[in-house]
Amino acid sequence: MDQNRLRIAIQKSGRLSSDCQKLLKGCGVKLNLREQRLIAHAENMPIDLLLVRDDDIPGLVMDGVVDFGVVGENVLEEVVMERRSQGESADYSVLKRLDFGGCRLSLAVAEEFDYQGPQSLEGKRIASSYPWLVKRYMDSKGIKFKSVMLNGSVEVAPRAGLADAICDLVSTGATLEANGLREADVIFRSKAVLIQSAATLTPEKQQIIDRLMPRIHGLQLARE
Ligand code: PRT
Ligand code: ZN
Repeated sequence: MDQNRLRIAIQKSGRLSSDCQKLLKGCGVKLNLREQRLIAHAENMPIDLLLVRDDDIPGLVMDGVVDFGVVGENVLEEVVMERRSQGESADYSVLKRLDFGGCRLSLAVAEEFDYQGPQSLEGKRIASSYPWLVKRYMDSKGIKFKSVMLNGSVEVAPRAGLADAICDLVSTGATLEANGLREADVIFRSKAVLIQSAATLTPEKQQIIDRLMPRIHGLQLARE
């Protein structure tokens, strides 16, 4: 890989990918996105895109493998807590909070569950893909619970008897409703963010990002 090309990690396919690609396109970056490629080269600027799972983006930035990344704050915060718990570095800076990928991480319970506040979950099993964010919230309330880690199908856990409650991302609420669940408390509000590695950029790379940032600010303003 050319050391003078700016490296940006974005989600390969998922809820953030089309907005990310639109953002880059809006900045004048001409992409050559062939299917199934890990790396896509911009045609008109010294920029390489790494197309990966969103979960890998914070680590790639924190390990300095890429210079920048676009990821949901939910994933970012979870990875920060996980890495710190393992004594790994978790340094980065947020260059811009973006206007897409908005969602909330919420506790949800079955319709018939008598929820009087998070204290109703004392000693209960909570299924989530975000164990660290759940733990931080429950610790802040002084409530003990049992963590059930699930990377998918979290919303079926109560019905399947795997958990008493869940903590999952919500945007419209349709998924919760379809599964007989009710949003009980919002524990984290998230949007996509553009983050930068803590490593110092070469002057060449700094020049590229200095050219891109005003365009990103302009695009976001135009949509507000
Ligand atoms: O394959 P990869 O690991 O890259 O993707 P992924 O499946 O882990 O993530 P993806 O593409 O689903 O989401 C990427 C990011 O989009 C998340 O980390 C959030 O920051 C953001 N985002 C915004 C959402 C949602 N809205 C969202 N609604 N991510 C997930 N959901 C899911 C939620 O988990 C639930 O299953 O959508 C369902 C709820 O939606 P509603 O509208 O029914 O409430
Ligand atoms: Zn993911």
